[in-house]
Amino acid sequence: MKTQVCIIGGGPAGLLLSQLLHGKDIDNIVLEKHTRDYVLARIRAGVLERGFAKLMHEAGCGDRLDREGEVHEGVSIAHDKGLTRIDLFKGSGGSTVIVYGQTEVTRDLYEAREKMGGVVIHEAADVALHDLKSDAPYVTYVKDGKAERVDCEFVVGADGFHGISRKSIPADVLREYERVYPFGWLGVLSETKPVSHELIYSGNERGFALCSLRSQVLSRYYIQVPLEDKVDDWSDEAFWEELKRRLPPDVGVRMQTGPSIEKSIAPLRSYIAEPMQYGRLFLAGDAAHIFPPTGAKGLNSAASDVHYLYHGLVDHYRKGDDKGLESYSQKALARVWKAQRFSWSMTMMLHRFPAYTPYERKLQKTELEYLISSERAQQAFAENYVGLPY
Ligand code: RFL
Ligand code: PHB
Repeated sequence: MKTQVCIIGGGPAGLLLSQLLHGKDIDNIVLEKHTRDYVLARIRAGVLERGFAKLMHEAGCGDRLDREGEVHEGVSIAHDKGLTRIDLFKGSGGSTVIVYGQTEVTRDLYEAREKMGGVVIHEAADVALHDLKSDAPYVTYVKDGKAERVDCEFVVGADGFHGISRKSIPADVLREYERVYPFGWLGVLSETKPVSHELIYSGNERGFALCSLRSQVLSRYYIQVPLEDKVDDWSDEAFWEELKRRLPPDVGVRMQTGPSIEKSIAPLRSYIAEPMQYGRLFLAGDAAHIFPPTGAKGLNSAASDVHYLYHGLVDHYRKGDDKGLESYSQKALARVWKAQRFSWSMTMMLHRFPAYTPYERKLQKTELEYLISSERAQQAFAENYVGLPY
């Protein structure tokens, strides 16, 4: 097979880029390791920045997001004195976020790809990248036991943190920056009315908690748990009990509980790989960076990568102008580092760190105290939470 751009990974980053490029008549193929059902079964992000929604529209996939996505103008921070609402709209000078699940984003993108006749090859095994430093790179994979080859002009690595693309960059070229946190998030999805119509992030003595939602009949809650904990250690009852204890009492008593329809533990990590380009290979999304979910920046940063890469590729094919591609890594990383800073600071402020000294704990509490008492601090929070411009 021959194509212009071979995209590795059919997650949101790969599918969105594929859809955008196809809209500009740039031929591309997506190679995805898993089945479509497997990809759609992953429960992940819930909060989208405006920039993400704009890209979905540009890709012709924004209608359902407009209809079903909930616009949020604020979030609350719970602390030992109660709740403080941060006005995102006012603080950011008129922006908001949209609550719409990653599962729905991916579903919309798959449907759009199908409608346009886009090529997404599922269950592509043993994907390997070749001749990335040449003008004629190619990708090999195995499908139904048969060896296949895609000749292309560019390769995009959108295959997530555990993918093969980043690993195709020689170790002496790749620089990695990482922080692993000593806890994870236990997440529960339940068909109950959300305890609050806006998100509540809680920095509690017992540990972090988050009340989020997918709709007014579907709640998504998280609590910080030790890394050693297993999902089976947490019955639904134990989860609800602990969640309520980490919220102000008047919020806890309002909590509607019910059976979990999904329950999983995700470890927390901050990670960036530099550069995001190696020859004809460009990395995008989780393949290049991981955010702790505290600031809701993972999927949103995948979208800003896609934006820069999309424009770089369009300029290359339309105008023969390579400036966008040449500056891709530097531009994408500049925004990614700012989002890293924000999600790191929010993670550090709201979680309990077992090894903290009393001094560090005091400082951490002071960080939270400053945020809830300063309008200017809340403005800075709002500007970052809704997403920096790109
Ligand atoms: P994905 O979604 O991991 O997709 C990569 C795809 O590549 C495939 N793949 C391969 N394909 C071919 N060959 C190989 N060798 C391959 N190896 C892997 C995989 O099967 C997969 O389909 O990466 P992408 O597209 O970059 O998207 C990134 C987002 O998924 C991620 O950043 C977010 O989910 C992070 N995240 C959040 N981000 C937000 O912006 N807002 C949020 O509210 C938010 N909440 C979250 C989150 C992540 C969470 N978890 C579970 C880590 C909440 C949680 C709990
Ligand atoms: C979610 O709804 O899954 C969610 C929301 C906000 C976050 C992380 C996850 O910061």
